[in-house]
Amino acid sequence: MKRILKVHGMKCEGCSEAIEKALEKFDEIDVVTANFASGHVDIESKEEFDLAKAKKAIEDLGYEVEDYEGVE
Ligand SMILES: [Cu+2]
Repeated sequence: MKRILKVHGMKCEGCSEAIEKALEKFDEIDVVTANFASGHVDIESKEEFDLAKAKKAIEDLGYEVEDYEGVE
């Protein structure tokens, strides 16, 4: 499954890397690509993952998840 989250508050490469690292800690999540310029965080995984848990991990870092887009 692939989900694209729209995230507010990323300002630099360090922010996007922090989000990538936090989400890739979850076993069920395979690849995370965060783009601070667009505010998009792409999450890819073979298994279903708990979107609420991913959202909370991002919020715990101090960013705001505005929306979910693009479900595949
Ligand atoms: Cu930053």
